[in-house]
Order: sequence, then structure tokens, then C-alpha cells
Amino acid sequence: MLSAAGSRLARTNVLHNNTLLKCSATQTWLRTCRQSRCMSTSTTEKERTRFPGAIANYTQELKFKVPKNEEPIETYRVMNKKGEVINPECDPNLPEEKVVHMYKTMVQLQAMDNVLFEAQRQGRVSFYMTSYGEEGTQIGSAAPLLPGDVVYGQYREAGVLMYRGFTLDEFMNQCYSNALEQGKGRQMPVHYGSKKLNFQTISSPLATQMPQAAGAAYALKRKGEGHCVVCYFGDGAASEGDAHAAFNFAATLDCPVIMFCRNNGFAISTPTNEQYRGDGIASRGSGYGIDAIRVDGNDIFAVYNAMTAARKKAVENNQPVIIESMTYRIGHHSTSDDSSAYRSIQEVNYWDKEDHPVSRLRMYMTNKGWWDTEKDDELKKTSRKNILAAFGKAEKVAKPSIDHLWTDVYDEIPESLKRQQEELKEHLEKYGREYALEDHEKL
Ligand SMILES: Cc1ncc(C[n+]2csc(CCOP(=O)(O)OP(=O)(O)O)c2C)c(N)n1
Ligand SMILES: [Mg+2]
Repeated sequence: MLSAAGSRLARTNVLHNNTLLKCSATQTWLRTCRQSRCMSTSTTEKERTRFPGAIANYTQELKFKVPKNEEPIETYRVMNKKGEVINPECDPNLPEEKVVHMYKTMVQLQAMDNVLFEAQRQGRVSFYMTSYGEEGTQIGSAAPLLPGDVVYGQYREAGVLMYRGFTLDEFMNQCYSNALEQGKGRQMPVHYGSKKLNFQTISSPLATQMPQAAGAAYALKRKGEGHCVVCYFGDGAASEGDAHAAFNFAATLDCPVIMFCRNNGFAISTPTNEQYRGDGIASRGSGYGIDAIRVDGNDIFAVYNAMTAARKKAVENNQPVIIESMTYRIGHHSTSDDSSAYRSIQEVNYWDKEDHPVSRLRMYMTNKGWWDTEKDDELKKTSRKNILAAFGKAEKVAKPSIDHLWTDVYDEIPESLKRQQEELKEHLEKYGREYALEDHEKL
């Protein structure tokens, strides 16, 4: 029981407590008012972080950004698998002559791949890499470029080079490593390059070309002549440290470079699901602050439209762009690979028979009334004939002089290399008959 005094005290406390409660409610109310007053004067009043590393809103919700809960980036497409344009507004409406030229280049590329792949099997060239299945990605991306744009390739972009005008003789001389080849036999086959066509010589170590491309784009920006760099790389190359360095340099230095990923599902035998955990390569754009798009790489017009728009962005705004072109490597990785060891024939057949960039464009041209079976048979015959003619010529040309082992690098040959020259000379004097020296030109 409470005494009178006690109950008075208790009442006071209740009152006091009520006042306290009221006070804290008033304070909250006042705070809310202050906030809403501020919000009514400016929408940015909601306090934002001021850290130099990121200016963003605060939140009291403890949440992580979980990439796998997000929808994957959509794949831009113009044509369906039957070569029908889905939305006429997306059709680039290229003239017949240009479309036929694109198609002919794709078929010529296939013919070259067939002949050179076989030539390696017969021991006539040492190595080769085909582009089967990636013809749409290559020709569709090459077509919107200008001759002054600079291309950095990986190694599976023969179609890009062909579209830019590299002749069949030049392809064959390079793969034969003969004396007419610009590299004088010092590169492996398929390591093409052409100063005239602004196509930088291929480097074997993956992703070498990527930081170089960012740097070259920076130089082009300073030159200010309205050109950009296009850098091709594979899904596998995108796992190299150099790829990340290139993206970041390109973004922070505002370089006009199109980072064009051929995502063909494999890095030799490593499938993409072992290569990354994120949403492919296009999603990396957000991380680096680079505009990015994913396209159906077997749809030549989707690739064409994406490249045209990316080129415009790069050149007009001095900015990098990522294009991720989804395709499938139908051929083996190279002549040193047997892909039946790590993927099924059924899987390969699907892409070969049901979703192929060459047949898709052929169906488009047929639907337009520009193409028929007769023209197609004729084209395939002539393409093979052209290749065999260039092949026959290249095979007859002598191999480069052995002396080219020492040329083109140093103005004055250093002592260490002079010693090696001497050693080679002695070796050949002793064992020369073991080598086909007569096949090499004499300087
Ligand atoms: C730095 C480096 N590591 C490994 C290799 C061996 N290698 C050559 S090609 C290749 C796969 C590359 O795959 P991707 O970039 O997806 O290109 P794709 O062959 O599919 O066109 C590998 C691992 C290399 N050339 N360089
Ligand atoms: Mg790949």
C-alpha cells in the first residue's frame, strides 16, 4: 500500500514521466518537421554521404547488393533465327550491295578456315585457328568502322581484317610464314597485322592488346581527328589482370575505345561458368563506369547497330563502351585442341544447324529476294577457288632468310646476340644438312 505522501510522489513521477515522454515525442516531431522543411526546400536534403570515394544516399536498411538476385542484362537482337526482322524500326536497312558484300566475306572466311584447317592436318602449315560460328560477330562489328579507326585484335578476328581489305595473298603468306610475309616468319600463323589497314599485330599472351588499346585511344583523343580504337578480346582474356587495368584506364582517362568482347562460351576447354560468377562481361561496365550493351552475336544486324551506336558514343563523347557479343565457338579452339573431350557433339550441332550467323543472314537475303541456292552454290565454289589459288602461290614462295632472326629490332646488334649468331653459324656448318636450308631465301 502506498502512503499519501508516497502516492503523491508516484503521481508526480507519472506526471514527470509523461512530461519526459511528451518531451521526447516533441523532439522527434521537431526533428521530423526540420527534415520535412528541409526536404521541401531541396530534394537533396536527405543527407548524402560526402566521402570522396562515393557520394550516395544513407540508409538504415542493412542490405547487400546481391548480383545473382538481379535480372541478367538483356541481349539486343534485330533478327530471329529465321532471319526475320522482329521490329522493322531496328532494321539498319543496309543496301543490297553492302549486305551481299558482308555475306560474301563471311563465306570467304569459312572457305579460308576450311582450307587452312585441313592444310595444318596435312602438315603444310604449323598451326591454325578457325572462326566458325563467329562470322556474324566479326563482320557485323567490322562494317561500321572507318579505315582511320584502329583495331587491336586477339587472334580470332580474321573476318574483321578480311572485311578491312587484307588480301587472301596476305593471309596465306602469313600462315605460310614465307618471305613475303611482313613479319618475316617470326610470328606463329594467324598472328596477322597490317599498318596499312590500321590493324595492330596480334600478340599471343592474352589481353596484351587491352591496355595498349586504352592507351592508343587516349592518343587518338589527343589527336582529335574523330577516330576511335576497337579492342577485341575473348571471354577468357577478360579474366586476365590486364583486362581490368584496361577497363579502368579507359574509364578514368575518358578514352574513345570500344571494348568488344567475343563471348563464345569457352576459353579453350574452360567454359564461361568456370570463368566468372557475375553476369558475363557486360555487367562489368557498371563497376568501371562504362556504358555497356550485350548483343546477339549471331545476328549480324544487332552487332552492326550496336557497333554503330558505340562508335558514335566513343567518338562524339570521348568515352569507352563495352560490347559483349554472345556467340558460340563451333570449331575447336585451335588445331592443337580436340573439343570433343570437353563438350558434346549435340551442343555443337545445335549452334551449327539451328542458330548460325551465316545461315541467318542468308535467310534474310533470301526473304528480300536478293539471294537463291544457285547464287549460293556458285559463291561457295568461287570462294574455295580463290583460297586455293592464293594458297598455291604462297606455298611456292621461299621461307624468309635465317638472317632475319637478327634484323629489325636493334640498330646495332648487341654483343650477346652476335655471340648467338656465331653459334648458329657454327651449328649450321656442322649440321646444316639436317635442315631444309635450301627452302630459305638468301639475303
Ligand atoms: C597470358 C596467357 N595465358 C594463357 C594463354 C593460353 N591461351 C591461349 S588462348 C586461351 C583461351 C582464351 O579464350 P578466350 O579469350 O575466350 O578466346 P577464344 O579462344 O575463345 O576466342 C588460352 C588460355 C595465353 N595465350 N596467354
Ligand atoms: Mg572464348
